[in-house]
Amino acid sequence: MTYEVNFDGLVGPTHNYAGLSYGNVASLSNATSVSNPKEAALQGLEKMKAMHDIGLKQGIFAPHARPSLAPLRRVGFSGTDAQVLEKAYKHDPILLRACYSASAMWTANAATVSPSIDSSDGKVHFTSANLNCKFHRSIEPETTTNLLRAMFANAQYFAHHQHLPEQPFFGDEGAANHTRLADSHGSKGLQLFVYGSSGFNSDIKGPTKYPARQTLEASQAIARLHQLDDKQAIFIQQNPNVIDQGVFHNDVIAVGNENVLFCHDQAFIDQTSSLTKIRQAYIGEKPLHIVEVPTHAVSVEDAVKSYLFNSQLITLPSGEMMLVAPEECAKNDNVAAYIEYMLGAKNPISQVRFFDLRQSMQNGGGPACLRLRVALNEAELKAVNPEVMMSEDKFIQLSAWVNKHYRDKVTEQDLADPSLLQESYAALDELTQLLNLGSVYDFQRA
Ligand code: SUG
Repeated sequence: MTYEVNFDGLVGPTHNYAGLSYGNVASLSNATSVSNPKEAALQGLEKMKAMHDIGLKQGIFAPHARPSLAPLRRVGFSGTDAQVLEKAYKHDPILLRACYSASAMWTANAATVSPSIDSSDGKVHFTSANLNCKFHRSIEPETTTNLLRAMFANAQYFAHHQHLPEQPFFGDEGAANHTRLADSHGSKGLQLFVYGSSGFNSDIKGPTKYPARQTLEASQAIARLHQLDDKQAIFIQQNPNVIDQGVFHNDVIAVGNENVLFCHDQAFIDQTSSLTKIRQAYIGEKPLHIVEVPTHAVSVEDAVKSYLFNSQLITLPSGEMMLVAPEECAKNDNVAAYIEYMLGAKNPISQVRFFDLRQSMQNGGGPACLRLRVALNEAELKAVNPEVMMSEDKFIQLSAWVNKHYRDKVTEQDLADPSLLQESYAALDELTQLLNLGSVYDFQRA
């Protein structure tokens, strides 16, 4: 038996709205709104618990230590921690906001993962994403690698790769631009890599307004590192026009699960030929279902607003598929009508469940952004650090931990307050015990 285990990012104590992600409509439009880290973390925990209660295997991905003082010190802010914060607040508040970001919560961007069935050495492969398009995200990969190693430590089963070179040629945003299509989680699959532009080939035309975050070269490098057979990797370009409308990752316009690809009809460049290539490359024996949502039913604007395609598409223990959607989908008339139609139509998706993830959504992170999928067989699952797996007890412990340590309000001014740093580090120090993570954080450099 092979399980798809979702490792959800636990929202960190400094969750705030800083307007850091040009090209991500929600991030920009909520810049400087007041955040509620406690609510954000509890909303995320509710989703994890609900998935666990449905009978799925659910994991927890710890947050990063923020504020990160190392980048501030590196660019000349000196003195005690409090002085560094005070000076940065005064002289470079945008940089300070970046160093406070809890963006590691969106673990779909943490790494790309290939299951052992697809890799020639029979191991599960992880490559942390370099996230080099945005400064606040580019400071994530080292801690992400430390965390992945603490969660998947057994070298007999798990192979970890360093993030790709930081050069823009290798822009890599992890599993947000990668999905796997297969008859089942346990069968050999086709890994679909979706890129926004090329680092080296100027004939490949990317978007003109907003940045393309994933390059073809990064996706190709990952397929090589993960030892995928040529027949098991396909590289498709995202439609640059939708990137320019706010689709900053492919998982904002498409999601796959087993033998289903759920996508908008403008998701890919030259959509008809892109879908034909995917159909031809599919290596399963079951039919591949492509559920393609027409623009006249759901516009790109509605897709971006509602995050319909940032739903998780999961296989329930019964074998049916469920769309795990943000509440915003139920509130958007066009999207709600389409979902109703789709559930009754001929395709494997038969259920929907909506979640309130507003705190994360306001920064452009829906249900699928919050989780990293790792397909594991029984032996591999046994080798995972058991403390990072969701259970009744873990849910109670983590909810109590959030209620003890988190604020219910963080404003821009709070970022100059050294007690937010102390609270955040104390919380994470305690979390390393709860999740048995060892010394993943170097608080001096954090
Ligand atoms: O990288 N938002 C994240 C959202 C990531 C969503 N992930 C996926 N689609 N898989 C980003 O743009 C906003 C932070 C701020 O503005 O405070 C931010 O980083």
